Amino acid sequence: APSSAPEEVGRHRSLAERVWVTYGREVFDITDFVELHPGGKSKVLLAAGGALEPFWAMYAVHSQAHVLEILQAYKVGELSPEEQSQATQGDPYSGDPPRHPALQVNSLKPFNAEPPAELLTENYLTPNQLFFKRNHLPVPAVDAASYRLQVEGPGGRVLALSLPELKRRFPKHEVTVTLQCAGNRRSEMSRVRQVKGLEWGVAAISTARWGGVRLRDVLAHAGYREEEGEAGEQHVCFEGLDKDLSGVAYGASIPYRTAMGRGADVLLAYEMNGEELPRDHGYPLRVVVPGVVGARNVKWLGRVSVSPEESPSHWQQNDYKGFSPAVDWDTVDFTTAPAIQELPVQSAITDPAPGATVPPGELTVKGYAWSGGGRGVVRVDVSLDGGRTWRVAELTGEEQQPGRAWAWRLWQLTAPVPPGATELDIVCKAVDASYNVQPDTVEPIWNLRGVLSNAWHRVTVTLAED
Ligand SMILES: Nc1nc2c(c(=O)[nH]1)N[C@H]1C(S)=C(S)[C@@H](COP(=O)(O)O)O[C@H]1N2
Ligand SMILES: [Mo]
Repeated sequence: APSSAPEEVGRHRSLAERVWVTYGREVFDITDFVELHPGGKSKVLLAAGGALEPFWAMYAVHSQAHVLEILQAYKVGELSPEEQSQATQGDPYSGDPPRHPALQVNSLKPFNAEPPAELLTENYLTPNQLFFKRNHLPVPAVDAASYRLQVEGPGGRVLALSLPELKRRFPKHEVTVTLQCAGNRRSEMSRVRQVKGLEWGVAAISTARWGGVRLRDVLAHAGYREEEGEAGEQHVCFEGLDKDLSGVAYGASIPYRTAMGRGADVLLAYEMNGEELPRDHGYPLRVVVPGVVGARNVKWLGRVSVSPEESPSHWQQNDYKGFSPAVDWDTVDFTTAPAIQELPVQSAITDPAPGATVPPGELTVKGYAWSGGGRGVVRVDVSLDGGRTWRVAELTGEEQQPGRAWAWRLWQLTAPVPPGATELDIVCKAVDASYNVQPDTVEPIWNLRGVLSNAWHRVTVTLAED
């Protein structure tokens, strides 16, 4: 069979350019199947140019022998073994891993991308290939065999732990956790007044089942005790193995009590949804801090230490902080605001898409809702008339322990469309276990960096004529 590079497959993303997909190492030209797809043409086109696996993980109907048989009829070749092209030498990003073309790319170098919003709520757990990706630097190439996690104990003694040692020495712990970037929904802030940062839509948030060891167990092994946090503010600092050209690594820290409190679920994760941690998500080891902003979930973890000071990293000190709408780039003083840790309550509509045309009669609205700090979501209200009248959405997904609700709830509402309407202004808002609510508009929470964007989410759709 002829062999194709992933980039070549990626160029076949439309009926005009023909539609190619891969499954395992095999390449298929499914152009002629697109109209025949039982789930509809738009759904199958989402996979165009890339792997079928994450979609088949979402839509379980595909795990039947006859589906593979149908696919075989369209085989046109096989994926060529990965090789570095000459043209990319000298580019610090040339070693980045391949990514699924269904992702909406906000920045290529460094790689930042979110899945199409309507896919987010198709599955409680986000398939790894579609999980949002937020990198500040090139993805480091880490050799798992020689990898050692450095853990600085009390008095400065440094332990070097290999992966097999970590897995052998500490019990495996699994937690379902939603990660959200501080910049999720930033583009809505920019519509009020331009902010500085990547223009994320509503999908810089995803959920996975993470497997690894408890940070608490590793710190205890290094000689730390829970009570040590009580003597004064302490912080657990993390350093990534991704470095900028001057050799400065990505870094962040969390309060000591977040890491060491009884029942703390902070993980050093080596597994994501039952698979080895993918390179984009921190292979071979990353921090997962449930309930805390994405930025502290340090990937490609190289070093852990405990300090009376927060991480000196740029991203801890001079970024990922919230400010008043009154503060601009001339007046901002980053020392005056605390680093974001737990995030506020959040929800968004993922389906229908903004500007969609929907049939009259009945409408189903879908979305996600989540809050930081383990505060569960207790309710989601949805309005079809811009917030004048409300209905309570049905929550789906795992119910979680109070105070340890680390993962989102998905929600949906099916309601009659108001008769005579030509347009619907759909709005959603969530309430968390502390009865925190989302602000109704963006203006009062606008901030120069466009973080913490959690106003009521609004989507306007047009009604198709009868
Ligand atoms: N080492 C390292 N860790 C990192 C980052 C990074 O650039 N380097 N980005 C952070 C940010 S801002 C976010 S939102 C999350 C994103 O995690 P994900 O790419 O697995 O979704 O990783 C965090 N951890
Ligand atoms: Mo982030």
